[in-house]
Amino acid sequence: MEQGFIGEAGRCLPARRGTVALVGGLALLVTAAFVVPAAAARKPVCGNGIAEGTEECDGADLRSQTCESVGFAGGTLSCAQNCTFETSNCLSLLRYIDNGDGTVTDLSTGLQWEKKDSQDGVANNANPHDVDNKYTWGDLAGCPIAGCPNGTAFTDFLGRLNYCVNDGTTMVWPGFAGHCDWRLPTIDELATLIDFNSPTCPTGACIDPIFGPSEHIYGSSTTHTLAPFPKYAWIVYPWTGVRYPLPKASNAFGLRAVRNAAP
Ligand SMILES: [Ca+2]
Ligand SMILES: [Ca+2]
Repeated sequence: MEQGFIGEAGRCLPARRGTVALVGGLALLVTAAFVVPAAAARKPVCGNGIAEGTEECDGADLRSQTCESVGFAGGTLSCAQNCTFETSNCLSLLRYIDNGDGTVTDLSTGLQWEKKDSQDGVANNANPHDVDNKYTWGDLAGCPIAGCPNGTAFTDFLGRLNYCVNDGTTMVWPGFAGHCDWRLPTIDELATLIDFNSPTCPTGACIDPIFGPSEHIYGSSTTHTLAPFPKYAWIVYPWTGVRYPLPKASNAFGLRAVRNAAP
C-alpha cells in the first residue's frame, strides 16, 4: 500500500489508497493520485487556474497582465496549456509612429517616411503627396551622362519637399515637415516597408495603412547595374514585394520620400 495524506481542516493526515473518508458529510473515494505530500503541495500545478511560482499564468489567471503590459500594441492575451502567455492574438509590437505632420517614423529602421494621400485616381503634381502622381527618374534629354537623375522625381517631387528658404538668420520656409533632406529610398530601404503575412495585408503583402494609401509600384534611388546600365532603376511592387528594374525615363515611378530620422 502506498502512503498518502488527506487534507482535513488544515491538517495533513496519513492515508492509504482506497481509504474512504467522510468530509463535510460526503463520502469521497480518495486515491494516492489525488493526495500529495504537504511539501509537494507548494509546487506550482499548471492547470489549477491559479498562477503560482514561476507560472506566467494559469487558465484565466493572467496575473493582471495584458498584451500591452507584455510589450504588444494591443489585442487579447491568453494562457497556453503550459502556463505561459499566448500572444498570437496580440497586435504587433509597436513599430511605427505617426508623427502627425504627414510623416511616419519606423522605429525598427530609424527612417522617417512621407505619408501619401488624395487617392482618387487623379494625379495632382501641385501636391507631391498625392498617391496618384507618377514621375520620371532621369536619363532624359540634356543628361550630361547616361542615366543621370534629371527626371521629375528630383526636379519636381524632391524639389517641392526640400523647398527650404533661409534668410540668413531664420528658416522662413522650412520644407516638408520641417526638414530639407528628403530623398528617394534605396531599394533595400524601400523593401523594409513591405509587410508580409500581417493581418493588415489580406493579399499577402502590403505597406501598412499607417503610411496612407499605396500605389502600384514605388521607385528607389538605386540604379540597376545590369545591362543596359545605368538606364534602369529598381522599383518594388508593394502588393507582392517583388523588385523589378524600370527604365529611368519612364513616367511611371510612384514615389515615397524618406529621410534619416534624428536619433
Ligand atoms: Ca497553477
Ligand atoms: Ca489624387
